[in-house]
Amino acid sequence: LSIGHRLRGAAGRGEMELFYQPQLHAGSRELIGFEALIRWNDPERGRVSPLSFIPVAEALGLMPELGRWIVGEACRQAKAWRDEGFDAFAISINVSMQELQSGGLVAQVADALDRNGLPPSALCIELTESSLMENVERVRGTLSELKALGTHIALDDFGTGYSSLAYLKHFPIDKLKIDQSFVKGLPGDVNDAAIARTIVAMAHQLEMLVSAEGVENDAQATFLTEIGCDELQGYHFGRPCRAGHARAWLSGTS
Ligand code: G
Ligand code: G
Ligand code: MN
Ligand code: NA
Repeated sequence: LSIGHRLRGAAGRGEMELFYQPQLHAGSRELIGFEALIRWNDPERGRVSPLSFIPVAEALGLMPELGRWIVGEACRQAKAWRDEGFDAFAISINVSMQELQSGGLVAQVADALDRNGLPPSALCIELTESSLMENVERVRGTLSELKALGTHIALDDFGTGYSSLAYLKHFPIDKLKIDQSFVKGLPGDVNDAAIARTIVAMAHQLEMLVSAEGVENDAQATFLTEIGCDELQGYHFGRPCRAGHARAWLSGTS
């Protein structure tokens, strides 16, 4: 069967799984949340990366259904952890350009929060910088509705697009995530260092938080903390892992 055929209904058959990567407060190094990253356990091919199946799901129109599963599963997990007494964390979920444009996202999010009795602030929606550029009015409308609902909004892969300061302030964004490509060369690469400093300064001017992704060593973490980056995420702290393993992070036993 083609990937498209196998993808249809895969979530319903229990083949989809959310992995969780820890997000830390830079100053205290305390856990503040997780980014949910989807994995497909395809019976034929084994674990498949979202990079290869999300575009297929989009092309086949399967994304509304898969998106609903992602939001629902992230909220179900957040609720389960909160019921165990852990409530000082947020879960970030990635949404693609198509999901932002589709019109169904806000209702999906509102419904999942409601069904699980979760405060909207327990959820952060991550969108890429490039998806802000497409169909600007529509995206702005969707983000305003999410903001009104009370979820946080983060701009992922920041620095790889070309949004200007003037442009960004028109969107209700809470957090910029410095793209990993600028973290790689830190602290030695003078260009990466200048870019990281500039993003931190710009975000703070706009009263947004800054997170850095792809932090792989202590020198990067230290530099980013020194220049005022608010949050850190990367293999240095933890790889995306199964929910069971993520729970050990919450209880401080990891
Ligand atoms: O974990 P990584 O290989 O995990 O993810 C690869 C890419 O897939 C990243 O760009 C990430 O944002 C995207 N991605 C991961 N999970 C999801 C998801 O649940 N929904 C969407 N739309 N993209 C995702
Ligand atoms: O596009 P987005 O930022 O959502 O995707 C994050 C991607 O980066 C995922 O594929 C995730 O598995 C990966 N990732 C997370 N931390 C690190 C890291 O420290 N190093 C590298 N190389 N990749 C990372
Ligand atoms: Mn992301
Ligand atoms: Na990113």
